[in-house]
Amino acid sequence: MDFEKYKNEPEFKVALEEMFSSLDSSILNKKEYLDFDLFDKVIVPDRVITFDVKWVDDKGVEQTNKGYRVQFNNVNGVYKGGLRFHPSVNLSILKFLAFEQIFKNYLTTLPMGGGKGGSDFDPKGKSDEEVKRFCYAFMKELYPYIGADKDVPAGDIGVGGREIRFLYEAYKEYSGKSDCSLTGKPLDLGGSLCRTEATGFGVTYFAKEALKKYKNDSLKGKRVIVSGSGNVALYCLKKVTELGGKVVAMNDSSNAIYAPDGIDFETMRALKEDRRGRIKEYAELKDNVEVLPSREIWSVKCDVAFPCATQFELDENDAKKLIEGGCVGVFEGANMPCTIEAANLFIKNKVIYSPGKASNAGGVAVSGLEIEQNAKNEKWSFEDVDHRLSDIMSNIFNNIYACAKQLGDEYNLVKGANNYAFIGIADKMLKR
Ligand code: NDP
Ligand code: 2IT
Repeated sequence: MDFEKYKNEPEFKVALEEMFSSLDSSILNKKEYLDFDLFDKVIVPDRVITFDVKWVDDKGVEQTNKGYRVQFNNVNGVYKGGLRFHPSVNLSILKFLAFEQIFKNYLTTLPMGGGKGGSDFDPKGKSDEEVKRFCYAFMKELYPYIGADKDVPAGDIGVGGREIRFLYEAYKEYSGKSDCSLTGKPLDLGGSLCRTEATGFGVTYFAKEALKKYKNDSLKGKRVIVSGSGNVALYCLKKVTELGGKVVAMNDSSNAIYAPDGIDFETMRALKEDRRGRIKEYAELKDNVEVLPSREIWSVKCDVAFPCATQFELDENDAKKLIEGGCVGVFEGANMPCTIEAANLFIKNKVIYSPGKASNAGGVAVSGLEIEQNAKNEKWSFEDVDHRLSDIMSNIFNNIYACAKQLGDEYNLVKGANNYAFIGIADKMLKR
């Protein structure tokens, strides 16, 4: 298929190419899909909501940001996907993320459709009061379009517990409702235990399954790189360490750190979550830590890598370095952190490579479990949610591995995930 008309939406165009270049000819030539114009329909969002967000900064000056919500496809359930607050946010990025989310959410087996939203607002360097005023102004525009039976946003880059608290309080104030219109809520507002940990734990559970199946191996004793140092990266660090791996490098958009003795979770968590510090400050807290330029992270030798920062952070050159250094597995915690060229190189070299839509589905899966707990007015224990998360991740691995194998390409989990999820969504669209 030719996606030239999307050349002004480069991230979305890449997401379409990634999906359609991996689909089997039996899908692309299926008469029922062609008769229904399914391929044209599945790439157009149901609805895109855009709005201005006007808020007042601490100096009393009015600021304006762009706000968006892309409601892409609800054939599998309510629109579901995070909100991203980052200066780079635009419609192309949100359409790419919402498109990915349709298939990711299907893989969890929970009843959730695909959506994504956010703003070009940058929470970095803003006071809590400024973030609060922004969140209230954002929700004042968004609340008519969301709700437990319609569209349920959550967090993503720049949107964590603090922002979800403000957004949910604002939703309640403006709508007069307190339904499960957001997930990732703080516990006192009805959130689920283990949601904070879910994406990072989930990608690690996925890696554990994959290493066992392909190599009869585990994370124990492995040298590991985890890029990023936000929500996903932190809890990946925690679980990898618990499973006996040693995380030797992490980064943020300014710097990377190399810590041959291993990075200490609690020190890093306190630096990042409590103090909102920069990663280079870790070197002041621990001995034997080297500070590098951010992109140098992929030059560190490792056995396993978890890219957990942002899209296209790992390109073909980085992939070459990882392969030459002996890396055997790359598991995406972020959404599309590897370029298509990098991913293809991993697959060609039989490095186990998992696309984010499969291996980072743990976050949205536990969001689905939060919806279920709220609906039933129940609170499940941490162990219970963690156990369900682990089962969901191994189920995702087994389904997409079986699909890849059936297509005769055992090492191609991109084919496995895309073909498996595409058929699921396409058949539901046909039935509808
Ligand atoms: P956070 O905002 O908590 O953290 C983002 C991290 O990535 C920060 O350390 C940030 O550094 C770093 N980062 C951002 N841009 C760059 C860059 N260009 N180069 C290097 N580092 C960068 O976000 P999350 O951890 O929640 O999200 C990370 C990724 O995981 C995203 O792709 C997101 O879509 C995906 N994801 C998140 C889920 C969730 O539940 N939160 C679920 C599934 C996927 P800095 O502070 O310098 O900006
Ligand atoms: O990319 C993602 O899957 C998320 N940011 C989590 C979405 C959610 O609704 O929990």
